[in-house]
Amino acid sequence: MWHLLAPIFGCLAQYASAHGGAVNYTVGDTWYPGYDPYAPQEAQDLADWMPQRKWTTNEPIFQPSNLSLACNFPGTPARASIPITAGATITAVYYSWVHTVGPMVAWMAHCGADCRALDASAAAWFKIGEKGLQAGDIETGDWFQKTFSRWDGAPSLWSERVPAALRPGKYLIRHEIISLHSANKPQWYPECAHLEVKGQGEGFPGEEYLAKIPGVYSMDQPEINIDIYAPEVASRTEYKIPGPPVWTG
Ligand SMILES: *[C@@H]1O[C@H](CO)[C@@H](O)[C@H](O)[C@H]1NC(C)=O
Ligand SMILES: *[C@@H]1O[C@H](CO)[C@@H](O)[C@H](O)[C@H]1NC(C)=O
Ligand SMILES: [Cu+2]
Repeated sequence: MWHLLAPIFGCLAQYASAHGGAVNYTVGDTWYPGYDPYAPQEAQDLADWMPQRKWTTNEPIFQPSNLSLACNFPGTPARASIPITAGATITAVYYSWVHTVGPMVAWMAHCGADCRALDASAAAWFKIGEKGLQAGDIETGDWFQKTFSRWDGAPSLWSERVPAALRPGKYLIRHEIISLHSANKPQWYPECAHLEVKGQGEGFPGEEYLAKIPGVYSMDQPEINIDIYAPEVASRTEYKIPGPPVWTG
């Protein structure tokens, strides 16, 4: 409901804290800080250690066709990559996550020689994991997004595995939360980081697993253009996450 009230109150600091995003990553015991949209930009833009693409607000994106859906706005490439072995788990660390309804999808895209040259909105994305409605009904049930939300200021953690069979190379990873608490006004919260995948894998997902972002979502999809409070929707106990199947390798 925050989003409906916000225009009345204007741009309050508390309003900014009603959203969030992936601000850090961990792989094993190693911690990789990402971009802080509310810290001074210049030092972060020049930081050789920065693995996350630039984002400058934690406001959602509302249009499924928005080019910034790929890697947020402005989505400027990062200078560093997070090293990870195929089969290992990467955890995205969020702050101030308070929304409770809607799916969360982790995607990857192969960069070619250098992720700094990849236009994320033209990339071939594949899902490596997704988390949706785990029990109960659409309006009040246990979405992963709900269990993940923390109201006490502690960080929220979302872990997914890089498929063990994935061939080594440079990749983007994209963590996406879709929040559906405003009727027929879906909100997207995407953040991207650069990965350097190592290992012995030789696999790569086939065409049926690939999608463009933007492109994969539209307001013609009932799972996206949804009123979770409409009685015939609210009580449903299944929600099919749109897009291709997850590639587990
Ligand atoms: C796309 O999203 C960005 C970030 O939210 C926003 O600033 C921009 O106005 C949007 N573009 C369009 C065409 O709606
Ligand atoms: C993210 O990392 C920064 C820098 O290490 C740290 O200050 C911040 O508390 C971390 N945020 C979360 C939510 O863990
Ligand atoms: Cu929000």
